[in-house]
Amino acid sequence: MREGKVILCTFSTEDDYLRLLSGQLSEELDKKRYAHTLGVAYTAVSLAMAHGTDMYNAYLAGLLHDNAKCISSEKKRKLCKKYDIVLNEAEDKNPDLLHAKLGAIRAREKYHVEDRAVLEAIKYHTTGKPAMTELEKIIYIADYIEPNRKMLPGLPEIRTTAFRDLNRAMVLILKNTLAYLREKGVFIDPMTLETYEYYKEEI
Ligand code: DGI
Ligand code: FE
Ligand code: FE
Repeated sequence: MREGKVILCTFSTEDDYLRLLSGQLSEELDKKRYAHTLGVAYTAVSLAMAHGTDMYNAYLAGLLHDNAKCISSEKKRKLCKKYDIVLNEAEDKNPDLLHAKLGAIRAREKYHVEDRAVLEAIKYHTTGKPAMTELEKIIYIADYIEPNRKMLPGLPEIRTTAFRDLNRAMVLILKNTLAYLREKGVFIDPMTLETYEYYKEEI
């Protein structure tokens, strides 16, 4: 595995470690989730190019962001106990949210990723957080705009915005997500709200 961070360093998706990783993920995830994973990885690299950020980390975090998604809710709860993760109210009501935190732990333990920047991007890819790094924003945004995502209101505008202004894209996505969650009547993670408030002030 590559260590450290080299801005705009080139890499090959045929790199032995990345190929091994893709193979493992294709077995661990269902077909649709694996297609989404590749879509996020390629979209994250494209956003990294557009914004002058490290492409390798974008690809790696994109590949791994949903690695815990296909674990059952029951097993997610068990894993949280094992790793001393205390569930907040949103996570307790909707254990699917835990795939982000568990995904970061599994990226380190199962897939041997040491780079904290990559692990944090995985950890915060669902709720976001205030004051995110470029890589964290890129993964959050790539997750929403990758080509396999079903068409959502405003998605074409969000896609073009993402390549020009990450903070503006964050606001558009968070606004849509909060409207969707409110319509569904589910409990909203306070971190999602905080992230929206933070980026609304930033733009
Ligand atoms: O894992 P993905 O489906 O690719 O995308 P994701 O990690 O962004 O997860 C999306 C799901 O998470 C979607 O069903 C909305 C939900 N979500 C995002 N923020 C919140 C939330 N669900 C709740 N209950 N509260 C939130 O704040
Ligand atoms: Fe996810
Ligand atoms: Fe995803």
